[in-house]
Amino acid sequence: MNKILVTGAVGQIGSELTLALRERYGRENVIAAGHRTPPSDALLQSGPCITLDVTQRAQLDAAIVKYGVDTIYHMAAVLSAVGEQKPHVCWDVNINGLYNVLEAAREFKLARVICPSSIAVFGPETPRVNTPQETVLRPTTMYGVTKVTGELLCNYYVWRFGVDVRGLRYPGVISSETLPGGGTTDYAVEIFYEAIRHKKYTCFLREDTVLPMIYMPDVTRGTIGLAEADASRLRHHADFNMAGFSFAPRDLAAEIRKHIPEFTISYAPDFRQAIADSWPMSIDDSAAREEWGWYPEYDLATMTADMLAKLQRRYEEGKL
Ligand code: AKB
Repeated sequence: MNKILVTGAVGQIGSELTLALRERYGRENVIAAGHRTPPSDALLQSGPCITLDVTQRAQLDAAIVKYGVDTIYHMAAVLSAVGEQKPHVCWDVNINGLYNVLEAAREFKLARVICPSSIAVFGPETPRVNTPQETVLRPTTMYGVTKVTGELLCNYYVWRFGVDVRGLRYPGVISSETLPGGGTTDYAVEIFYEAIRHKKYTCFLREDTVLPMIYMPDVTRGTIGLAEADASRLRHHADFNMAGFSFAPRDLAAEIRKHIPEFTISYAPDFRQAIADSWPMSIDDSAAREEWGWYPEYDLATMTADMLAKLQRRYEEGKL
């Protein structure tokens, strides 16, 4: 594994994952592929960056040939909230884009594909507390439908064609470098920016909406950990449950107030409330723990302290 293409490299997870991969495998060996949004200075200055639309197979093939790619981290996706506003685009990017990646992996005999899934694969009929690895997958969002379909497609490519595809069901991801783009869990990032800038935040979910979340350093460590895991130990492939910690907006607000006592929060739930209500509150990730040694390092308190310290520093430098 030494030439890695990251699709969706300009997005919330892709941007930090790309930097972590460059750190680990060498700057020139990790090609950051974005679509519309220009790459950050950090991405541009640390290695190759290209423009790539994953729905266009020819563009994908050209990048694989040009850079001698043998591994793809396929992070390009339309998330849950935008997916409800633009279901056709969500299907096109999440399914046709993934199909292109898998077909390219099969034809070019790539060593590995990492493709994220999400807690959005679950739905209102799924047990919401400590949601098991094997359970009902009947989501009510287009994003969830594409993620279930994507998991099935990835696992099919493993069994039918021997392509080494691996993936995690990410909870809501909290990160300090790149804002999330159009998810239901985005409030848990926005709240930090508003707490630092204005000491107040209006949340688009109800105060008691408990959701599973995870902090970005755990996401990058866990994703690379799965990619490097011994294949002979894996019984699952593209659908590992992954957990960090769970909280409701009011719990996060209380944690922020320990650092910024004047911080206030109000609530104005919108269409994203129905999406959140269809998702689990906590996740059983014992399969990931048993098969490749996954464990999270951050909890609500340590994540909050780290987020506030990082964003406060950027604010004081005039970069927030
Ligand atoms: C979203 O909110 O859509 C994503 C996810 C949980 O996959 N963050």
